[in-house]
Amino acid sequence: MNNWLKRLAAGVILPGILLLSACGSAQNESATTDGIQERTIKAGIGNSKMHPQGQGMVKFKELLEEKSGGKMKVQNFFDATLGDDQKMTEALQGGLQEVTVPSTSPLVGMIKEFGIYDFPFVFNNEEEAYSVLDGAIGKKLLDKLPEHDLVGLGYWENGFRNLTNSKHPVVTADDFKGLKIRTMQNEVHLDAFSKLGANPSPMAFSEVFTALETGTVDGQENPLATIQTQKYNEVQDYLSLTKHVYTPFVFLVSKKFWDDLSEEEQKIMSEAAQEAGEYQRALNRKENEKALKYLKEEGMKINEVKPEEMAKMKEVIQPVTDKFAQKFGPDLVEEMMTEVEKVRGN
Ligand code: TK8
Repeated sequence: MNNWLKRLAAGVILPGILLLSACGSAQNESATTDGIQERTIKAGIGNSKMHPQGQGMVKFKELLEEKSGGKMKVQNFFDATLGDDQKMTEALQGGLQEVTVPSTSPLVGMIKEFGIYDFPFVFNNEEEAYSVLDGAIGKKLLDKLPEHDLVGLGYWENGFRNLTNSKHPVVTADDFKGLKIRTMQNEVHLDAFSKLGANPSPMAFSEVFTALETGTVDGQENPLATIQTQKYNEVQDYLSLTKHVYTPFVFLVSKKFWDDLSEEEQKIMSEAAQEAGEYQRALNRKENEKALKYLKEEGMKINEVKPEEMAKMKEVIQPVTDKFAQKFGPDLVEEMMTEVEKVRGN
């Protein structure tokens, strides 16, 4: 190279390189001094923003953005706009979406043990469910997620499910007979409703309203807040407070995304999911009560189910529960029942 070219190179290119690397290191420094980088988290759920699950996501966004000094941003998608529970879970596995909070029930095809939560009439109240979910059993099941490219940051609450339908009140075990009922995509639910003489058909959540409206099915079952926010009362006359099963939500993160996070980022994300979960559970209980009042005012014909009738329903379903206990692990089921008994003080 001749001299003037060298001088030109030194004068133009070198400062350019210095400038670039200065920028680079300045950026890295700001990104790593607190171990938190600029990130955008795509989070999707099936329910609406008004549902306690939606409000939980709004809280999660607030908390994570606050804890990360505004660097970790959450983009929330409601109403299954990113797909239903199964589809979003697969998107997490593929690294196409970062967060979803599905019911555990549609995950049973992937991790069969989650099916123990689908046994009808196991929990009498939320506290009993929390002791199982937040204790050793809940953790054991969350620990199965990473081998499926998922990370579980704890359980939120979908809650106790109640039956709605367009035909008649369900007061006794016999009243299920002949009803076409939409169930979640879950073999325990399918078999349990079949055993009661109903005609169950598994279906993704976002298809339920139309299926009820067009009469493809006669009924569906979900917690009260969902019945309200999905406006099922507009297409269903009867609401029977069967409380036949408690469904947890599980807070899932894509493992691909998770593994890329620093320790600090993982810590604040866990905290945000946990704290938002506590908020969501409390809100859920409150909103379920309010929903009952609302649905009554809207003219749904609502009936309680007597404890002895619930006991009968449970008895009819027992062979199904026994069969699946063998499949999911009798020890695990026993551990769950022992935990429930402990909370009951027995
Ligand atoms: C929302 C679902 C829903 C569930 C169902 O994504 O499918 O009926 O109860 O709330 O998880």
